[in-house]
Amino acid sequence: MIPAYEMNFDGLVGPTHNYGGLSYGNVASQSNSQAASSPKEAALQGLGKMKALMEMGFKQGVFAPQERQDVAALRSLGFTGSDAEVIARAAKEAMPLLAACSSASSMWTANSCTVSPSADTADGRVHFTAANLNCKFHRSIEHPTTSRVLGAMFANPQHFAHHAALPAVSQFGDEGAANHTRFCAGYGQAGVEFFVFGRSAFDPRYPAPQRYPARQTLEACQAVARLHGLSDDGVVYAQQNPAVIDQGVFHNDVIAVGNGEVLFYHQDAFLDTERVLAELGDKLARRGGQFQAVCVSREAVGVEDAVRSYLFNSQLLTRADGSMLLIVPEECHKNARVWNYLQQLTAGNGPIREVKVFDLKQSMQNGGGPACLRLRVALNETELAAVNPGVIMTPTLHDTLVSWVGKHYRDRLSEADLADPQLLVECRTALDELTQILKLGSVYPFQLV
Ligand code: SUG
Repeated sequence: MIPAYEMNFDGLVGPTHNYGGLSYGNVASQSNSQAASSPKEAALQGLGKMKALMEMGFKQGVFAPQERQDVAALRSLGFTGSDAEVIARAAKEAMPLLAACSSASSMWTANSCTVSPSADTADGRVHFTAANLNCKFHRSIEHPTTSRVLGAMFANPQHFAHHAALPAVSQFGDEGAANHTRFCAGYGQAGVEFFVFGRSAFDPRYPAPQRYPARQTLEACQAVARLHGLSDDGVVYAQQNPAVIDQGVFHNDVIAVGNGEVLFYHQDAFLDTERVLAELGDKLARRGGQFQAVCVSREAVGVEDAVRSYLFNSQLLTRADGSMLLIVPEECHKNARVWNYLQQLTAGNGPIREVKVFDLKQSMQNGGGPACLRLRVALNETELAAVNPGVIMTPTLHDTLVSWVGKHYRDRLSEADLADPQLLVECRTALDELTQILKLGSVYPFQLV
């Protein structure tokens, strides 16, 4: 069998990273609304994680940020004039819209798309479906550029198949890989794809949350599975517990993470948990794997602590010796209950043997932890060779990107700065240079006119 790997493509934080308070239902985004951000620090924190994982021997890639402000989106909402005038008018008349069109939210590449590796798909290609992210305006404008960037990263049609985002209506609300996990005995072997939804558009048997929106629908999950050519015996659907969505669990990756044969999850993550675990176990067994569920009880860590610390928004990685490593944000270290739990977890004889802590505070303050910042793509050696080499992290690329950030990014950004017409010029200059560094060609609207 051809060797296969999991590769993480981390979102490079864009130069307009700010705290817009844009995501109702995401506790961190709401509570840091209007705080000043540091785009430079945010980008360097992200690059620090990419470098560390690369140095540990994991395959690491980088996913380019988007053009912001999105002047075209502002024009579609009726703001007219030159680009600078559009921004000035939006700042004067509708600051929340300018903030939305300035968000660097594409950094959370777990939401960029859903990926099915070639071992699972009917035509033996790696399939990508861009996520419509239509629950939040600021995120709903990401998918056209996401599709172009994905196309430039995974260009070879012999190995990679790309699907446009699902129709952008609430029935097909799709948040990409944040609600999708894949279990397998080996990355190159057929696996079981696990889709978690928050509500159904049509079926009243699935109770919706009362307070916060459920972003992902069952119907979106089913459409992605069809588009990717997955077979029924390789797919499991589960409903996220609506009660935890109402406590701030806006994506499944805030309450569960899986890798290989292991699911690390909170006791309250799902509805109908026993059925879900049994189905995962059966289907994985038929694909040669032995499913292992590591449950965190509510006595050990309550949902509130899980949301505050982002314990489950961690990266669960398989090391060369087969044991697993958990990459957690600094906030887990600061939370005594969570840290205590992690000490016990790694001292036991379960699959997770080590924890590594990263400072990702700039992203965390918008509700984006280690797992949000990365898109996982399982690739065999032939497919890996077909990936655009410009986006594969190397020590040289890391250093180049650190200098690029140093040259173009601001140290501090507050809401008032979004009205500065110079910001758009700075961003376009930076991104034009970035597409050359990453060898992406023309992917941004300002490059396509
Ligand atoms: O969609 N935050 C993002 C965080 C996404 C986290 N991703 C995963 N869980 N995979 C969101 O809510 C906040 C932007 C602001 O408020 O400025 C924001 O979009």
